[in-house]
Amino acid sequence: MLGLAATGCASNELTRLGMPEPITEQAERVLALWQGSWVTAFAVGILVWGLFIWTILFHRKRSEQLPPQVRYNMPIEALYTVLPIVVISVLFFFTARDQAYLMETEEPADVHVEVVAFQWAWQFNYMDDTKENGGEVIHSEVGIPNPDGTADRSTQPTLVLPEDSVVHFDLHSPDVIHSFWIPAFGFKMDVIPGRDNAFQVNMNEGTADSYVGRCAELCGVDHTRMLFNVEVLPQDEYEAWDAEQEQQASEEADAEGLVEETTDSAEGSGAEGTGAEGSGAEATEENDE
Ligand SMILES: [Cu+2]
Repeated sequence: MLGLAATGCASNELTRLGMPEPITEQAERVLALWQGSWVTAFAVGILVWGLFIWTILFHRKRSEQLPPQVRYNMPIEALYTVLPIVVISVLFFFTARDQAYLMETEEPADVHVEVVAFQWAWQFNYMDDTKENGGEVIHSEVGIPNPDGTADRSTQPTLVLPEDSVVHFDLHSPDVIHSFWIPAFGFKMDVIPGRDNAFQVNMNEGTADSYVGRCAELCGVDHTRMLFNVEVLPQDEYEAWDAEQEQQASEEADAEGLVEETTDSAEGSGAEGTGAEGSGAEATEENDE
């Protein structure tokens, strides 16, 4: 109690029992499961400690006479077989129910984000603009593996999400298993090469703020660098941000297109150069063989 008082916890921080404040409906469910499990654990603990204390205080050795010896007491044996089964079954029921709810991806989502986890950073592809763009990703946030390994938030990639909306995540990894974890979601999911993992969340209203994200699977020597920021914006601000990103990305694409065209025409005029390049490539292939 002194420890708890010393940390200066607010009352709802205390009842969350170490869980961060939930910002999605799913996180609220996880928190409820967490609290329910603790209530059960405390109830069982209090019962067991109570029996111990009661026995120690009221059934101490009183005389040299041996107390009645109890063996094969069926009601007691049945009780302590059945009771744990009941406790486990109740915990199992709520866990299975909540897992099914957390894995649901049926509801149409407002925002689709493809998360690519790689050694050792994150890429967030905003997939909603791809519909009008023949499947090409227009804007994405690509993290740069932080060279000195410091936890400098300004060098980390930022995932931007709107509050009060349904967000769908598709998780992909090109190398090893990572785990996509936003503590405020009360949830994490492995990102596995060759496997399409997905989940979605219902972002709560009034959650606009900055949060943190992590890789929660030891994925290699620089696993600790896989940090990211999460910026939750009010819906109108998100839309403005999204439009701005889209415009910026298409401007960049246009600029790149111009550059490509110029190089194409330059290469085209130097036909000999291209031929030489071709034979060079062939030579290298032969060497490799
Ligand atoms: Cu990782």
